[in-house]
Amino acid sequence: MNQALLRHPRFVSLEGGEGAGKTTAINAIRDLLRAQGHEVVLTREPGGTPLAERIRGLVLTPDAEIAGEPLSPEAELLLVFAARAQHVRQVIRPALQRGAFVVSDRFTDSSYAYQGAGRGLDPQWIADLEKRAVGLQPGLTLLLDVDVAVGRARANGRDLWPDRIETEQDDFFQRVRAQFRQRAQNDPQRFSLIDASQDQAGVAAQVRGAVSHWLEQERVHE
Ligand code: T5A
Repeated sequence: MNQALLRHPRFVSLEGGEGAGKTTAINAIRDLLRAQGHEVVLTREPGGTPLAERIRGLVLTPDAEIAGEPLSPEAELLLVFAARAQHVRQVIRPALQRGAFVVSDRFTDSSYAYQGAGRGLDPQWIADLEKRAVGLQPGLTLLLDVDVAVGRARANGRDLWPDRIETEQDDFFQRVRAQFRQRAQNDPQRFSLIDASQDQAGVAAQVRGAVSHWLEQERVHE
């Protein structure tokens, strides 16, 4: 594959820690873009294709339920990139090529945050994988930023068993949050920082404002 990273103007990603409220945000973006007559493909990572969803199961199912052996950080990184390579080829590129907007719940920034900062893997390795196996970046990334304790309390408030990553300790999620914030600071042209401590209506309003501003600025609606 060509090793250049293409930043696509109709590709939007949402990022943030656990319980940041990405579901509300993604629905607000979908409604806004559809109201303007655009085709919108909503998708998520890890996952987004049948095969990638199976890989998601390997990444998120607690170790004891799969093979009874811990998944190594290196294997975790390669699995999320295997899922992403499949997702890009099968879903994201074809949708962008036919003129649709693609809105993804998480993308490669999550790998820098969780596998890079969280697990301590070399970010250069992640950058190489991003260039070789993905080749694509969102034109707009909304970072839903919220205090780790608040986000975890929200996620734990749901009546669901924690997945393999949700069982990590607070210091892991503090490193994840710090990495997301650092990436947003380093790339203000792509990132929009959303205060996700507000209630759902407040978060949705910020998201609509950020997407409208971006559409206007980039004139991607024409
Ligand atoms: N991962 C992913 C990696 O490690 N590497 C990678 O490369 C990639 C792509 C994905 C996991 O995989 C990891 C990161 C993740 O750990 P997931 O289940 O999709 O697994 O995890 P999350 O994306 O974190 O999903 P969550 O559901 O935990 O978070 P959301 O989607 O941000 O939160 P949401 O919208 O479901 O809301 C959670 C709860 O909070 C309430 C909601 O009603 C819901 O109950 N809520 C609010 N409450 C009050 N105020 C608000 N503003 C609220 N917003 C939501």
